[in-house]
Amino acid sequence: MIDAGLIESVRSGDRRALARAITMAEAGETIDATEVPEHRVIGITGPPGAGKSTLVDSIVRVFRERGETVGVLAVDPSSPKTGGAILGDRIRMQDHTGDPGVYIRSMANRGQMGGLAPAAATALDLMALAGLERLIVETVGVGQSEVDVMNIADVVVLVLTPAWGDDVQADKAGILEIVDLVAINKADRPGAEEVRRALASAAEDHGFEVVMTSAATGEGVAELVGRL
Ligand SMILES: Nc1nc2c(ncn2[C@@H]2O[C@H](COP(=O)(O)OP(=O)(O)O)[C@@H](O)[C@H]2O)c(=O)[nH]1
Ligand SMILES: [Mg+2]
Repeated sequence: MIDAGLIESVRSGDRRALARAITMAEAGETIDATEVPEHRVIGITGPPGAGKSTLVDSIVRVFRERGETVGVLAVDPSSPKTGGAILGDRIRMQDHTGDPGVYIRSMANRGQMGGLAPAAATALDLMALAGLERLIVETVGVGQSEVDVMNIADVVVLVLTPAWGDDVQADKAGILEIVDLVAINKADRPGAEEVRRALASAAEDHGFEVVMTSAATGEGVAELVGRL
């Protein structure tokens, strides 16, 4: 259990205390759930390279324009801590460094004590305790551990691209069953309409909506945020 003194510092807005508490969560420490204010978590998942981080960056910008603070947790179950994907995310997210209204943290340890999903859930609880208003969790890939992490999100967005084939890799892991929204990103490229058609029956079966986005041009991002 993370001690009350550190929790108090997190609550007071001390970002270093928040970082320390999240590291303890990674090591399997928990917090008293009754202390955590009510919050919603937006989950963003999908295959590597689909544009998740670029999309998260655009979503963060929309929230910041409204004056809302944002916490982002980037979870990469497949890479060591120095993994390329997370490193790329850091670079992309640099736009927001120095903005005290944005807190970004990555988590990449395989074989987490007590599991990656519980550690991620505690990290997000801690961000809520720290007063961050909008919470986003991004995972890389489409495997079972991504589904586990996405189960802690209140709204799940699967990011696909026109390059995505119709061998429903995502479906095998069961992600389509928990998804609320599919963003066909890179819609500035050819083939987005084909992906929408390929998803039509799954969308009906599982009850998710499909939106077209281009994180590169910003097209469709406002609509996506509106549906969140
Ligand atoms: N053309 C185009 N490229 C994009 C778009 N969104 C992201 N990208 C590019 O796709 C690559 C992978 O993006 P990234 O956000 O790192 O993907 P992630 O692995 O899913 O987080 C980067 O080079 C982005 O600049 C988009 O809407 N259109
Ligand atoms: Mg990424």
